[in-house]
Amino acid sequence: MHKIAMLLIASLSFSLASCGQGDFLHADKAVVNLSPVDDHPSAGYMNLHGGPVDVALVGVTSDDVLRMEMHETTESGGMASMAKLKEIPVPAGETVKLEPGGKHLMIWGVGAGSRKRGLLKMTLIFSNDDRIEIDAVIKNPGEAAPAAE
Ligand SMILES: [Cu+2]
Repeated sequence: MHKIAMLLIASLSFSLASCGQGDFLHADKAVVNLSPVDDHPSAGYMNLHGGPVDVALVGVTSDDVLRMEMHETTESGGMASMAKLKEIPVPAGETVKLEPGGKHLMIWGVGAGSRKRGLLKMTLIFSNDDRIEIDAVIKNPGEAAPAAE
């Protein structure tokens, strides 16, 4: 008798152990604003949501681009300039935005196949070895706000 009661209590507490939403590392709202000029890089933006531990985005790759870099736009004395980033920290439980005028992806040579699909598949590589595959929505110059480089 006692043993059965114990088992019931054990299974109840187990089901309560995992709760809480949104506390896993993920990305959303990913977009690529195509450059109006073919030779110029396009800009990528997204929101990164931190998981249970601090990590950093250390790389982004895609099979269908020539080159992709992480950048940050800074402004001093009314002049905007960009610097290449080695990593973008994503603290636990926090949201880091890649957005115009701030951190962003710079993307050269978005392939015709992705342009046709309207989606660019990319892989986010994090410092803890997590890899997240996402589809960024490709926006043509006409439908997007002017790309801030
Ligand atoms: Cu840039």
